[in-house]
Amino acid sequence: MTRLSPRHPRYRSLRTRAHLGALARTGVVAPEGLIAHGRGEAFDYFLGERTTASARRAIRAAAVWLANADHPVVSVNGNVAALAAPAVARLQRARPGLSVEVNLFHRTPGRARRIATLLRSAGVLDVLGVVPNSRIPGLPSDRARVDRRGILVADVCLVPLEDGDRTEALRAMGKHVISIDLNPLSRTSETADLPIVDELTRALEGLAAELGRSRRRTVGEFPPFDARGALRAARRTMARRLTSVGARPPTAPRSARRPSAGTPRRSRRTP
Ligand code: PTJ
Repeated sequence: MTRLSPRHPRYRSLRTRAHLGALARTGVVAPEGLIAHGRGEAFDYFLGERTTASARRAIRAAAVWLANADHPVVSVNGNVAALAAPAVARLQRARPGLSVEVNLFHRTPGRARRIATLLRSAGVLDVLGVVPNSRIPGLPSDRARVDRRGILVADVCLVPLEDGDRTEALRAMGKHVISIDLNPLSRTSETADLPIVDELTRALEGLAAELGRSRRRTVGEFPPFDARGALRAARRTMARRLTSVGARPPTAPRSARRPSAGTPRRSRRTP
């Protein structure tokens, strides 16, 4: 396995990629999941690799919906388990009664079992969806296969790294759908009732922290959320960074880049 230096400026990203690569080799992550991760990384780069003020507002609103839900469920696929199994466990501890259900686009019984084992070893209790026993109507993919005690009867579904078809199908069943997706242009973000445009682990940590704060619960009350406004704000942040000269992170400490005495000064136009 490639040795990674912690001094590499993109060490965290390289480590995450290596981790996902390793879990792809064990079958937890689908090969397509690696492509999905690359797409997410690109959007996170545009976002500035931080939770924006608008995403923070979405996380706060989502915490209220989850707290007030009668039966909240978080849907977990291979990428989510690989990147965030401990964060899913923390979320479940912060919101007792939250069901955790394995739901896969590229489903095999072996993958579902491996993902459930990973979740349990991180501390998740009562993992649903390993042997699905019901279907979401009108959805042709394996993502339609759900658990009767979980997604089928949920009133609030948290769907990280989801696809647009299922988001639409869940909404058609009358569920309140909260998405986590770094792409504000994806059909999932466009379709969800409450899109969180943020990186998965940051968003889950933020949700657990919000839910951990004491709040009054009013079961069944879901205050309205301006989904269009949240997506507009995310797109604006990305557009601003893409057009701003100062957005590029420095590649070396300033002192290392300053020409020393006697070194001819380079033209500012030199790339
Ligand atoms: O494990 P399976 O079989 O269920 O398959 C899972 C994948 C991810 C392969 C499947 O759901 C898929 O193909 O997803 P998509 O349609 O590529 O969508 C994934 C979305 O998640 C994209 O819009 C990415 O930008 C986004 N994304 C990727 N990584 C992250 C992310 N969003 C938040 N945090 C991330 N870490």
